[in-house]
Amino acid sequence: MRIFSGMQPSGDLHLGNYLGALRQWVASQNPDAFYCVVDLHALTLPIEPATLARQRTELFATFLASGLDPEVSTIFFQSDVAYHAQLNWLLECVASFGELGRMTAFKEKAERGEGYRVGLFTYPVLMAGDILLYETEEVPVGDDQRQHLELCRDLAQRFNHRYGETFRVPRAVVPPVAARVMDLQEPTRKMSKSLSSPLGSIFIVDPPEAIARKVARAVTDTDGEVRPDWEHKPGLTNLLEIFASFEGSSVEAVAERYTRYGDLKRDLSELVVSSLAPIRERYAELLAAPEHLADLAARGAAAASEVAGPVYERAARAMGLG
Ligand code: AQP
Repeated sequence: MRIFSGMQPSGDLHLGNYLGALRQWVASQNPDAFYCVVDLHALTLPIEPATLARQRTELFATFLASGLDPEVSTIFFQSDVAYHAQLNWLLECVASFGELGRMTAFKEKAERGEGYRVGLFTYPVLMAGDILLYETEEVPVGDDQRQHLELCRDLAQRFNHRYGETFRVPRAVVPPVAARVMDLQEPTRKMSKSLSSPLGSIFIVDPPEAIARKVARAVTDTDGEVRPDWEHKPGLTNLLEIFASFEGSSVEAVAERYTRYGDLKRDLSELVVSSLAPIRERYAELLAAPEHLADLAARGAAAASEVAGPVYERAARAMGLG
């Protein structure tokens, strides 16, 4: 099964990234799967060059520490494969201004300040190209990416209609539980690398004390009843989803076992700490060997280019270039 997915190195990965996407990637990895540190995307918001340089390596290490295996799948940096930037331009000349203006991720991020970058507006097109370059069938992502995936499908279909059959039209695959992990302090908005409050996100590499503190202080409600209810009890329901996802069960099955919020939080904290501990250890080992990481990334980029090159050439020729 041809799979592609990516994450941007815009900060440490949080539980949403892990449960919504990365864990699915690990489960579905195969010789036909491509997983990418989409570092060009991280330039859409202000970021210091030294921070980006550090975070892209850390994200690559997090992929491996979480269980992605470069001997099985192709793991690489987007900016190492120039076809991504090249196809982006072709697709920008297929996308319309109006459809990009409807992207909710753009609206949310643009709201945060004046003078946002043009790239923040156009990056869903770059993302569409990332996916289409690999003739992708499935894109494992969290729920927040559904709209961008729809745009990708629209662009592929429009391109094929206008210039002849060129791209395979991909589909999103969203996990049944924890597809949208919410901020622990503001449970009506999603947990985010760049937007969350300090106690709102649990990061994969958080030390156990930090995880325990964040779970203990997670916002719930005052009615005291343990049951899932997104409308009236979003904080508690979010905790139940995280629990069920780590445990591989359902929110109902978790809720049945508890009558007190305190007990639920204590056990959840232990479950998250024990599940993430091996990843955190492996992550530290990997970062201690940067040359090994660079070597793996170079091999990944070479393998990715072999697949992306012919697809880019086909698209360019279909438009009358080359
Ligand atoms: N809260 C979430 N719950 C479930 N899945 C989530 N994802 C992101 N947030 C949640 C999924 O993780 C992958 C990361 O994609 P990205 O790096 O492009 O980041 P993003 O979707 O824009 O959101 P982030 O991670 O919070 O980063 P910022 O704050 O920089 O935008 C995707 O598969 C996404 O669905």
